[in-house]
Amino acid sequence: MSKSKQTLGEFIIENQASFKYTSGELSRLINSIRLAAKVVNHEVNKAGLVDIIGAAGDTNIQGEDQQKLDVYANTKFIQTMTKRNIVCGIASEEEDDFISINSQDENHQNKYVVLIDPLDGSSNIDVNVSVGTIFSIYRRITPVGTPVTIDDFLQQGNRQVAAGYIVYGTSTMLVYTTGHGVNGFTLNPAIGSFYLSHPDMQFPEDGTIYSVNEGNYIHFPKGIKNYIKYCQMEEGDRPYTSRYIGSLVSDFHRNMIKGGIYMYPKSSKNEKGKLRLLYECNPMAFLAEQANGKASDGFKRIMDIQPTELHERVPFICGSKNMVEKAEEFMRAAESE
Ligand code: P6P
Repeated sequence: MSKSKQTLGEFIIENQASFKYTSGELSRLINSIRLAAKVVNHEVNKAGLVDIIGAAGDTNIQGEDQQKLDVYANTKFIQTMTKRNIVCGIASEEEDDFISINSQDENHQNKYVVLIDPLDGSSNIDVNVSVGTIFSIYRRITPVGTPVTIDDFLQQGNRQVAAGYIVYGTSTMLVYTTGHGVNGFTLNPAIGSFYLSHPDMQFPEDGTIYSVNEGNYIHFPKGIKNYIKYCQMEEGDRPYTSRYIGSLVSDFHRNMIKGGIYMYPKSSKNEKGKLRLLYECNPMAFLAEQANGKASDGFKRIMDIQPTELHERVPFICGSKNMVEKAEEFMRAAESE
């Protein structure tokens, strides 16, 4: 009889000792994310049946129409993490400024800050395409016992202590890292437990899938245009297959399993690109590097970029190491022309 799969709770306990801050706080924080994921998953899965789809009638700081599920997911993750009395601050795509959590922590003793994109790809909600939640966790850098400041959030991605995503797809998965590899857990909705289904996830060094919105082709930098043409040429294992879901978490997840590259470059329409450094690119970059992949802005390692503001955007190229390096080669060649 096959060995029963480990639950996420068992995995967290078993691996707690491997985490240098073994006070158990990070484990409790991951557990709070697990709970919020189950609650949001329940709503996402029945979105077509109740009046929770559609714009919430408001727009977020990005100027994007807030979908009701965006607002719901944002509220649930913030509530759940606040209740666990572990987090001293939260930043969210859906919140203009960071939130100082001192409801039960009047002495500001909590040590972690969390940055989240509560429902990435939300424009896909109404058409029943996968969406995801992305989270990034740091230890605060300002003195414990004082209210958090923006400096606690504007940390380079190489200082993350944990990062992950939940993908609400044909099955719901929680995939995360604490700096010791990447592990994927699949939710069994019948009993509400996540089970270790994808241990030690690794990007294949090479792949044959490229993910980019080719509708923006004419606005791309020359290096990206040249790389896309390279992907489409008849040579060796090319032409590659183009797959673009319009949901970063889904495109990333598929590429990590099958091998591939995801690109959201800057363009004449988006001078800095579209994706946000702090709660999209940095967590996905941490996961990519922990899974033997790579993530850059076309020239520089994403996790070495020094953030200057909460919602800043960067160009993002991420996936199988050899594919990202080939794209960077085209970017450098175009720059030197
Ligand atoms: P476009 C969703 O809004 C998102 O942030 C990513 O999940 C996705 O990959 C990208 O934007 C899609 O953007 O401009 O191609 O529709």
